[in-house]
Amino acid sequence: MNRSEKICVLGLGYIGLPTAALFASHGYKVVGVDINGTTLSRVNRAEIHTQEPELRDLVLSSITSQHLSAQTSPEEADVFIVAVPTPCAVDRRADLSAVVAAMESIVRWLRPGNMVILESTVPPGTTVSVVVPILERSGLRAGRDLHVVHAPERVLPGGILTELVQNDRVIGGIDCPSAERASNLYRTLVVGQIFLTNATSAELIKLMENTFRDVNIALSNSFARIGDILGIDIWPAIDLANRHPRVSILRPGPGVGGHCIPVDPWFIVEKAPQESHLIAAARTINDSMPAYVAESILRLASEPHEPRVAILGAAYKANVDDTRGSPSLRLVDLLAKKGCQVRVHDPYVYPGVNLTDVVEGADCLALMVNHREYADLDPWQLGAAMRRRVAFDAQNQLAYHLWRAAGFQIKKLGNGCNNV
Ligand code: SAJ
Repeated sequence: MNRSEKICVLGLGYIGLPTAALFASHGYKVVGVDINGTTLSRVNRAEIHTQEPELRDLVLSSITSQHLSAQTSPEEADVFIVAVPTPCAVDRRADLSAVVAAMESIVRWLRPGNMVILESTVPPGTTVSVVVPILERSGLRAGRDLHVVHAPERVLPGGILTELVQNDRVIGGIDCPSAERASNLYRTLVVGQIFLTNATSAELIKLMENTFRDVNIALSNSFARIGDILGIDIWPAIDLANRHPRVSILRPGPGVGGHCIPVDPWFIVEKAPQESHLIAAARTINDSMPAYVAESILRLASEPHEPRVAILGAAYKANVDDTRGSPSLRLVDLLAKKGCQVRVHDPYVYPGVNLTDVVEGADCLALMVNHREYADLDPWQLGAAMRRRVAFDAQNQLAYHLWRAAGFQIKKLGNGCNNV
């Protein structure tokens, strides 16, 4: 790939910005585009709010070296990379409006020989039947005049820069030359292996990855609820089952959050509903977990009638500050609707909020996220601040013998009534 080529990245979110900065740091001239003015000025001033300090440094050095700049609209480039959000609409179908708008915005800038890469997660068939017709409004023909590719991202929030470089990539072209050209481009920054396929397969492969995780989490959540019914502690049971060489059960929890796993399986259901019963059932199970936890808490803390509940953890998973689709925030709503007074603590989402202040006067403490800061909670100190010593653990993180010794009535997800 010729590093004098210019890359225009549309969408400077959690994938677009690190991708833009990485290409810039590898010597490409990169123009980042975003519709959000605040995002643009932050990027241009390298004021990146992230828990990944290397990303801040990378953006800063790319801006300083003038390899990266950010602006509201696209301009002529050799390669266009679209990394905009694709949420689920209320009918659970993919909302492609941001992808459509981004593709429409580049039509007037397209020139023969350009390459357009879609990184956003989309239902199978989108590149061929939605993206290509928009691009061809330029008068250019995809395949003949333009290379068009779907190159899904696979990075785990919390380790984005490392995973962008280290992970294997799947690249799907509308034809072989498209896939090969994109592969040459990503090869300049990806250390992992790159596998080529067609665009529609790449779209399905991305969805299969997140669906696999969702279905497996749903299975572990079902086991937790079965443990609750049978009075069996499911956590050591899972550990023992995982001693089988071909078994690897995931962790039960209070639900599946984030902006990918709770959404992406529906993009498969949308395209093949009659064959997606398992996938839809897994979604329903995982979505029902916050309500299941709310019921467990209300049973445990039934006195007083409308208890004060202190919730530990607001992020969608451990050690990140991202609350998108957070099961904890769903729990907050559910408990508030039942008349509970709810306070929330999270060292990442609400830094500076004191844990003892949050549990002060509480009738129940509920641990929802296994942030590393919650590894060594002191039940004596917390109990002294609470009105009643009751705790619910949705993550199997609390040391029960200590909490019981401190006078707590404690229950965890997936342990029947044994601990009540
Ligand atoms: N969770 C459990 N039990 C587990 C693992 C996770 O309840 O054993 C919960 C988490 O607490 C969280 C949710 O699932 O609420 C999702 O967390 P995650 O760490 O599994 O995944 P994400 O959403 O942060 O990132 C996923 C990743 N996909 C896969 O691992 C297959 C990532 O590689 C993708 O790039 C990302 O989605 C994406 O953008 O699609």
